[in-house]
Amino acid sequence: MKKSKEYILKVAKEYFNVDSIVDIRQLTSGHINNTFMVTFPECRYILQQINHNVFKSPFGVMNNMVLLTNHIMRKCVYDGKSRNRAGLNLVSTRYDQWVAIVDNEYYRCMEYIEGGVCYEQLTDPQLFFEVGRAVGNFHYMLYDFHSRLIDDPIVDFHNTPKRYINFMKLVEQKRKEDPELIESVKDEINFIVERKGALDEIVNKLEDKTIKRRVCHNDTKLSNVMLDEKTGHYMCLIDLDTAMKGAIAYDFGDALRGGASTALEDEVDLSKVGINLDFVRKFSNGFLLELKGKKDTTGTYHEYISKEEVKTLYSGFRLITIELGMRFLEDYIAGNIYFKINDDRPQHNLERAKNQLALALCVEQNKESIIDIINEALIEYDYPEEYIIKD
Ligand code: GN1
Ligand code: MG
Repeated sequence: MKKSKEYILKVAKEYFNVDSIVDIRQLTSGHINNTFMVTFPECRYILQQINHNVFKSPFGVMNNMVLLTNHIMRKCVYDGKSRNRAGLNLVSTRYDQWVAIVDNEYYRCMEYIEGGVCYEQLTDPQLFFEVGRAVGNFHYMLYDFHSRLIDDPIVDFHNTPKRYINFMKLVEQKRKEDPELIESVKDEINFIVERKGALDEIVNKLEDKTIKRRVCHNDTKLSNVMLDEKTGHYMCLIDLDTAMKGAIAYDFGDALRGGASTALEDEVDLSKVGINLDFVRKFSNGFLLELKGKKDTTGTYHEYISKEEVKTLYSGFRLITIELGMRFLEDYIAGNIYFKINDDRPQHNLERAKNQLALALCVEQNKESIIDIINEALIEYDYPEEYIIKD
């Protein structure tokens, strides 16, 4: 929703002396929150409206963000690294609150990190290696974060089988109300139904504790990874709204879904949708480099990713892509109530859904190559023999 300048200024008053502002504008990125840039002669800030239809507890989201950011920054200091660019610096209101409420809407503010850049699409594979490092490093940093400290901001966010059940309920309801609509997307629905049996692979492993329920970012798309504009080195992951307990494979997969696709998420020409295997290699290398186990001074080996987690990485890529395709399709059928769409693209969510399902098919067709690439990275970084994926 486009906000007027006067309205944004009203929000900005909660934080700033607005007389010194030289520019204030709405940015277009993100499907969920509204984002604004506030410019002063010396620095810039990001103001964000938290979508409370999606995030029912904006205070909970902010509490998570503060805890996670503090943990990451403290660990940077411990490791003798600069914490300046390891995360977003939150800004509190004039009354020292993390959340400002204006006209029943919730806002937060952060410093704009000068010199940092987030891409929508990349051409340089070396930068995607850095993206892999950023995601791997996030998990390295949070490995010792006690996951019970944060509440899940959206329950069952990446519970793919539960999402499937809700999706099918909606399909059956709409089949009665608007059969033509359902008929028009039957190929996409069938594609998802055919994969029903495999959608629970990761949640089952979390449930039976084969893999760890660890704090994940849960939205590791390319535009949420900040790189240094000049050097290309990774800085941090941004947008911690959905950070909560989950499976590391979904973070691995979500990053590849967005960054290793040969097309943007909403490209309508599906012949352009494919997987850039060189990018998969670069990302896997960066990711597994950061998560490589370390020996301490007593010679004890500490792992940051388990062999069972490594075995789910390919499935994470496949499942998260199907899941998002299903979510976009669900929102299209429901009447675009969740994801923002462009004003001139009434079918935007359907276009996104088709794109993601086409990508999921490419992931399946490239299964062997993707697993080979992961194995090569494991060998390159001296992971123990039992990490190698055999099937
Ligand atoms: C949404 O907030 P944003 O636009 O980065 C969505 C993600 C999707 C993503 C797809 C809370 O992320 O789950 O993967 O769009 N976030 C939420 O681009 O649903
Ligand atoms: Mg987000």
